Amino acid sequence: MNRPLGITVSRQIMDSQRMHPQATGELSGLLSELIVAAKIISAEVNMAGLADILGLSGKTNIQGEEVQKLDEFSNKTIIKRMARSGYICVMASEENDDIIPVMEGYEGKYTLAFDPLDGSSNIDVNVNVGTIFSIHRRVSQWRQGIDSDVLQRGREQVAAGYIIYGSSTIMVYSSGEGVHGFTLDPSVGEFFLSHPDIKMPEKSKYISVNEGNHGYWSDNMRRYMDYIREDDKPSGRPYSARYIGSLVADFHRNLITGGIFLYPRDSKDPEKPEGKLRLLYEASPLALLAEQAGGRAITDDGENILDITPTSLHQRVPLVIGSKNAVDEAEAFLKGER
Ligand code: P6P
Repeated sequence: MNRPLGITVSRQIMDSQRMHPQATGELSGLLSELIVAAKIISAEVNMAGLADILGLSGKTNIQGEEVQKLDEFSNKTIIKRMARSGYICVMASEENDDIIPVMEGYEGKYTLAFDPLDGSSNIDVNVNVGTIFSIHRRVSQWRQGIDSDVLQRGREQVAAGYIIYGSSTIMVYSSGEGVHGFTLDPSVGEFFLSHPDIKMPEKSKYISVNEGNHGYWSDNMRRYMDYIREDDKPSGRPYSARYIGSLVADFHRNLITGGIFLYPRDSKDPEKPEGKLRLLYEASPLALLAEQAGGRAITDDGENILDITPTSLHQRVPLVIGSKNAVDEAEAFLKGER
């Protein structure tokens, strides 16, 4: 069968590198190693229904969440591969309490923060899950990286993206020159360009939020929800509700079709006053993608996610992210201006 001569993700990364004569190729190498880890995880996720890897590992992580076996496998796969890649000086993972060192003598100039398998509570019911990653340049001078190398604003990210494992495995990333999507052809083990220069539609009809939290939201958030439910066809209301409960899946849909995702502050859990999602390896990388694709990402106070300086590895942040017009509209309600 004649396969289309598609552009592989490796080719796209090299082309992007060629546009920067001063580039050393280390970022390209880092992304290439990450892609190998993604292929290994994809194969395991797709086999999960057959292997005995479904179910829980019997452990809990720093978030107090039960660690699924695939979580653990994904986390170990990325750490093992990246620790000896020679491109990074330190890592931070959703599954690890503290920063993760790299192999002595293999310290590189970048840092990697990641959620190895976000949405993992959906694994056993075959709902899409995903790996989210965020890459910065180190700020400390040499040898093993330290916390401050990872605790940097999203604005300073060198690259960010995710791999979504579902009906097909798709890698979406940006290194500051737009957002591009690549679909894995498992028969040849290559990611091929399938979504060039993704732009998030400005108009959106989907709202993605866990309405089970309605009783714990602020008055402003409740007024916003009342507004989007009103019957007003010219303004596209009522919006259609789409909530998968897997951040990567909800974000990916909105990136392609347009939409808004919200996980605002709520009073449900005194331990999590800032909402549930984490800044470093969830909100920050997706915010870079949203902005690169013409969308927006803010907190429910209207602060730009990319301008927040992290103070701790697992710090949580309220997240309102998606199509520009929809985020502008939500922001006005959340700030009490409407
Ligand atoms: P809730 C999955 O556990 C996750 O971290 C995100 O992927 C998802 O957006 C969110 O939690 C869902 O949270 O409270 O609606 O179940």
